[in-house]
Amino acid sequence: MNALLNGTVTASFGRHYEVTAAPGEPPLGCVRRGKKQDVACGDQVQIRSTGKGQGVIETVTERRTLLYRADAIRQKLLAANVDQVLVVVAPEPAFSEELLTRCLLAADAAGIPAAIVLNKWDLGAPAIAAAEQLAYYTDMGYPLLRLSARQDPSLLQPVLQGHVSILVGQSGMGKSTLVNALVPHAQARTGEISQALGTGRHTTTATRLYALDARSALIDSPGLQEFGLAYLSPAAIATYFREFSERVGQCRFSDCRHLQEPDCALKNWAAGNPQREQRLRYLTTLQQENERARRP
Ligand SMILES: Nc1nc2c(ncn2[C@@H]2O[C@H](COP(=O)(O)OP(=O)(O)OP(=O)(O)O)[C@@H](O)[C@H]2O)c(=O)[nH]1
Ligand SMILES: [Mg+2]
Ligand SMILES: [Zn+2]
Repeated sequence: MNALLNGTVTASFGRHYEVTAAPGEPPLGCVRRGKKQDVACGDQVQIRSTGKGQGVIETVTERRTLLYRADAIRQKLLAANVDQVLVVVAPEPAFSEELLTRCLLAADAAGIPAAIVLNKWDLGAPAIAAAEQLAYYTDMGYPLLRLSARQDPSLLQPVLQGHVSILVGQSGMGKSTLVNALVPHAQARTGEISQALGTGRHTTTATRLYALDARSALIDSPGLQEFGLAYLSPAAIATYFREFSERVGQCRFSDCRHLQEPDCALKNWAAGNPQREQRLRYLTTLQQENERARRP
């Protein structure tokens, strides 16, 4: 048997992975022993070589953090050992505030600090409107960075220093464009229509880790359409809505579901404020979704 090699998972797509043993070395194409789906980009793994440029992932080292989503049926790992989540939004195409909410909840639940990156700042008025909408989130303590990946992404450079960061968000927000602007030689495919190749729009299909320096890396991920949080109990969900968490215990009924109950502290606080009411709808939607997911 070949000896075990240590490496980092630098790309994951479906059941296929790339594992890099040392920075700068060409990655090995790997599969997981036994077809288990428990490997994520960013994982430290031990692999056994199975031929030129190929290997099998034998063991996964215990992770510091894990960012993942899950519906009633299965879970999908986004990235391991990440210590910063950057949720990328843009004014065009319009971003979903519900998806943003879910990404921030997943980061909070994983114990990973999160920030919001408002990209395409060069678009002017719609970008300013998006920033106004996002003030609600900065009020709760989420940092907001406004920038244009096309014109000048340098605002992000100091934020990335010394961290393993992941860019998450909907398709078309500019995650890969940011990677290309920040990582020399990255060449991540972006949504630019490629006439020369005749292939139409490119969208990211793999989660890929790019080393920035010895202590910093940036992970690009495919655009999200949904973000299930089935692993959170209904009570836990409420605690991760930062503006509601301290008010949950103040409802008249200790098992208040914040729907039609009288003297609901959350509903009373949200009343008349469209953004608060919207966030409360996300909260109750998630609670109902997870109750359904937990039913046998
Ligand atoms: N105006 C403007 N357009 C941008 C900016 N950044 C990215 N875009 C454009 O937005 C489109 C989508 O960019 P991508 O980087 O492919 O988006 P993505 O988030 O990686 O999308 P997925 O890989 O599908 O998740 C492309 O046409 C980019 O050129 C920006 O700062 N300003
Ligand atoms: Mg992309
Ligand atoms: Zn209530």
